[in-house]
This record gives sequence, C-alpha cells and structure tokens, in this order.
Amino acid sequence: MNKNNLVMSKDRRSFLRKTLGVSVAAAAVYFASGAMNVVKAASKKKVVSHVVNPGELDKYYGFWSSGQSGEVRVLAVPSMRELKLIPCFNYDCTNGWGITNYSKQILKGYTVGDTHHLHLSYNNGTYDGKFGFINDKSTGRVARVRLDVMETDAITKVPYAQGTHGLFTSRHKLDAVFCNSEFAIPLPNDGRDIENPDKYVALHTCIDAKTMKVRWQVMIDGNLDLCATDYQGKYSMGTCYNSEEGVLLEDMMSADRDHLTVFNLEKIEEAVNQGKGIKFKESDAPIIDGRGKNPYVLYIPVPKNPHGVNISPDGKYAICSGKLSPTASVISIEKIADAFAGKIAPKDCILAEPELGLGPLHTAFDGRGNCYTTLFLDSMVCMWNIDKAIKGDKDYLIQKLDVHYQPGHINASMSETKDADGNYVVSLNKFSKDRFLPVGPSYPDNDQLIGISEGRMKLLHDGPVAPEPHDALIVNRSLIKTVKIWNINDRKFAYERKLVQDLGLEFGANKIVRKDDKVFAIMSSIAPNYGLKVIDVNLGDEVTIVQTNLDKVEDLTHGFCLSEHNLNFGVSPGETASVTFRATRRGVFWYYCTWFCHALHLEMRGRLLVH
Ligand code: CUK
Ligand code: CUA
Ligand code: CA
Repeated sequence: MNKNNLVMSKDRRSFLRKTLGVSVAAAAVYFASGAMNVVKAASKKKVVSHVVNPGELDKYYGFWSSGQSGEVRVLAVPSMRELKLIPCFNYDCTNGWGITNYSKQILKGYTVGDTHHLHLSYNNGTYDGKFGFINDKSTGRVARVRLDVMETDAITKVPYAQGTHGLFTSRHKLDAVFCNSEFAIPLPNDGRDIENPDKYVALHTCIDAKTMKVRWQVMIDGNLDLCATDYQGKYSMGTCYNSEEGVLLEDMMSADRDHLTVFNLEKIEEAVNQGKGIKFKESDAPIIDGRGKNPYVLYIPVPKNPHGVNISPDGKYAICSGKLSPTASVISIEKIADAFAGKIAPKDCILAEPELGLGPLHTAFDGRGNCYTTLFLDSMVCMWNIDKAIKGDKDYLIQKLDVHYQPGHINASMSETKDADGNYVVSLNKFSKDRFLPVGPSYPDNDQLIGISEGRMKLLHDGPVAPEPHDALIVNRSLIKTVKIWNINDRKFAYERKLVQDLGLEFGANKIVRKDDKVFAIMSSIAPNYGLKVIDVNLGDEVTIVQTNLDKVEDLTHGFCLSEHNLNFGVSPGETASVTFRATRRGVFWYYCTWFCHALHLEMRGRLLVH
C-alpha cells in the first residue's frame, strides 16, 4: 500500500513536471540538488524537537489563517497544539463573538469569509504585540484582531475591489495595512463595461491601521496577488500573475514574465495630499491612477505567473517566487529608488534568478542568509543561500526536503521580522493523502514542523489541521501580552454601557426595564446563577438581554443560550455582551449557561416567558 503510494506519487511528480514543460536545465538542477543534499555544518548544536512536556509552555505563538472557515487560529509552536480559534468573518459562539449585537454590528450581515494572510502590527521591524490584520478574499474585507484579548474588533470593507487577497502591514511603525485585489473588475462595478475586460482594473488599497479607514487606492496594470512591505516604510508591493489582463486561464499564462508591482508610498501620499485621484460614491478615499508610465508604481518584470513575495530580514531583498518558472527572483530593495528615478531600468533591480525546482510559491528566512522556498509541484522545501545565488556560486542550493504534500505557504520563527531566529520552519501542505487516518473525501491539510537550528532541515512533526490554512506566523511569545480578565470598562462594551447608563443602571444590575414594546433585561452571571431567573415579555416585544459575567475568576466563562431562538454567546470573566431579538412565539423558553462553570452548571438557567 505504502509502496504503491510512493510509486504513484513519483509518477505524479514526473507527470506534473512534464505537463509544465520545464526546461532541461531546470530538470537538471532538480535531479542534481535532490541527489546532492549538501548539508552545512551546524555552528552550535541545539536540540531540535517539537516536544513540549505536560505543564511546560511553548516558546512561540503560531498565528494561522484558516482559509474557508474565515477565522484566525492560534497554535503553540513547536508543540503545534491548537490554543484558540479567533472568529473574524464567521460566527463562533465560543466567546463574545457569538450571536451578539457586537458581532452583528461588525459583521454587518455577512456570515462567511475566506482568510489567507494574517500579519501583525510592527514597530521598528519587529512585532509590537498590538494587532493582527487579516484579509477576507470572498467579500473584500480586512479584519483587525486585538492581540491583548485575541478577538476581532473591526472590519473594513475594501471599496471597488474584488478578491482582496495579499495583505501586509507597515513594518516601521503602526501605520498602514496594504491589501491587493486579485480580480480586475469595472470601476465602479455598477453594470458598466461588463463586456469590456480591457476596462477592468485591479486596486492596491491602503487602510489606516489605527482608524481602519481607507486612506487611498491605486489602480494598476495587470492584477495583484501577494503583498509585502519593506522595512523602512518606503514601499509596498504586490506580485502580478496576470499582466496579460486575460479573463481565461490560457490568456493569463501567455507571457513569459509578469510583474512585481512596487508602490512608492511617499509619492502616492504626496499626490493624495495634493487632492489628486478620483472618487466615486462608495468611498471618500481617492483612487490614484498607477497605470502606464507614472511616478507611483514600478513594474519589475519577473518570470512567470509569480506568486509569493517575501522580504529578507535584513531588509535588503524581495524574493519573488516564479510559480510557473522554476526560479525565484532576488530583487534589490535599494535599487528600486534608482528605478523610480529613471536611472536604471526596472529589470535592473533583479540581482539573481536562481533555479530552485518546480512550482516555487513562498519563502521563509532563518536570519542567517538562507531562504526556505516551498516547491508546490515537487512537494519539497528548498533551502538556499541568497548571497551565493547573487554571486552565481554553484552551491547556492543547500538542501531539499520532501514534505507531504504540495506545500503552499511556509514560515520560519520570526521570519517576517528583523529578528528572524532560525529555529523552526512550518510548511503548510495542502494535501495529506496517506499521512493520517482517513476521514472521508475531505482530508485534513498537513502542517509540517521542520527544525532548522542545526543548520539543516529536519522534519519534526506532522500536524493535521482543518483545511485550509494559507499562511502562518511564528511569533516569540515574549512579544504578546494578553489579559486574563476583561476590564469592565473595555471599549468592546461601549454599546452596552451606553444602553445600560441610559436606563440609569449599571452592568450586572439584574433589573428588567420596559419602554413601550421594548424590554431590557440587564443581568449578571455569577456561577452557578443568572441574576435574573425569569424574564416576562409579551408576544411581539423587542427584547434586549445584557449579560455581564461578574465572576472575577480566571478562566471562568459563562454562556447564554436561549432555547429555540438561534441565540448563543459566551461571556468571559468581566465581559459584557448583549443581544436583541423579537419575541415571536408564545411559551416558555429556558435560557441556560453553555460553559461548564460549576458543579451546578446544568442548574444555571432561567425562563423567558412569552405571554
Ligand atoms: S495564497 Cu494560499 S498558498 Cu492566499 Cu498566500 Cu499562496
Ligand atoms: Cu455558568 Cu455554566
Ligand atoms: Ca501571466
């Protein structure tokens, strides 16, 4: 069985290689490197292991995007234990993000999302521990996650854009979030130009990280996929795989080179301050025209249908993965200024195009000058050295490691910061096939942990995960400071605070107030009791429940679920949440606590009586 799988997988690899029509040279590199397996001597031996014994804490937080379910996942690295799911574009009744007025206000009626790229806020090239930002490709939104409580606190709809995909934050300070629209559409998309694809545009959007308001957008030639920023706050960038501006697959693959599109932030901000750009009804943010020759956007020609772009921790290079070319492009960030000034051609920013293998997608860094690039078609991670590739040294390839199977994103510990520490790499593999017990036709993905601290890659752990994390960050735990109990004055409860104050009450008052057909039940939960055991209303009343968890005990969460009403949410210690609904059915409806909070947890309940 295993043997067959192996044979099949080899056949499939060579089949994919053939169908891609790769050059002989690339195939030669592939075989040479596979056989070679050059291993660099380790500088100092550290023990690499994924084992974290019971009672011990991991060294890193892992922040995973979830893909189809629309959330962020928090893991611990290296144990790969899952710690928390943070709902962003989806509902999740586990915490205060269930069916509540707060989540409804932020989600605005949408119930699904597709999250790919989470990046944290920075200060001076490393994480400041304040926020995470994540895209929703399905409805073109960006969510902000507070890291102190690990909950979503804002969502911004990206105007005029479709397929908001690549996202990155400013790395010099808490400033902006940049996101790329992958799909070109008419501007505005109100029924005009439906049949004229050459009039479609794709947009690069800048969102203010503090206010979450859109600052500006730039329309570009081609499209935009992955996003990156430099370390100095000068540039944001995006890969473009559809410079052909085709609407069919074959059109999008016709050119040998597409672009790395680079945005000159200073020039764009200058134009915005001068009032340049166009506006339509949907947004106040100006749209700057970055098509053709212009001072705002530089188009660096890179091969072919590029996907990932990652910046080396020293801030010197952008590594752009070829996807349909077996190469990565090493681009000098320093030279970009000269190219913008017209002193050199955009292509002269490319320092090297080393051949890595088939289907390069994303790159991670160890802070020692080495890259780890996923090879989707080869099902491998390729470790290579940047300086050697630039110098043209033949031994720039250090090691290739089989991963199982078809890796997309890859990340290394602190890889996207200047403090990349070269301890662990995680390869997010899209296919798991024979690695786990079968669970029906939809398989888990396989996130494989690889130790790199010994100077070579060593597979440590297979991590089955619900599909499909696209991206992950591994963050030193010392940078994240979470709160254990909510501050009762937290800004999250602003809506409820005003509501309760307007009634002349305070949180946890345990009072029912009626105003015409509106009923407000302001109640507390203290294990194992709700402050209100019965709430009397009349058919047709609009009922608002405000629930405050007054237990000041770490880890003691209560829930509020109203039977037969599609209402369910949780309140952690110190937290307040509310929900408003109409009483549309006569009868007795028990509300009950959903968290096992006490020996008498099951008795923690009360009745809504609809007369
Ligand atoms: S994309 Cu999924 S593997 Cu959304 Cu970053 Cu490359
Ligand atoms: Cu409160 Cu169970
Ligand atoms: Ca293309």
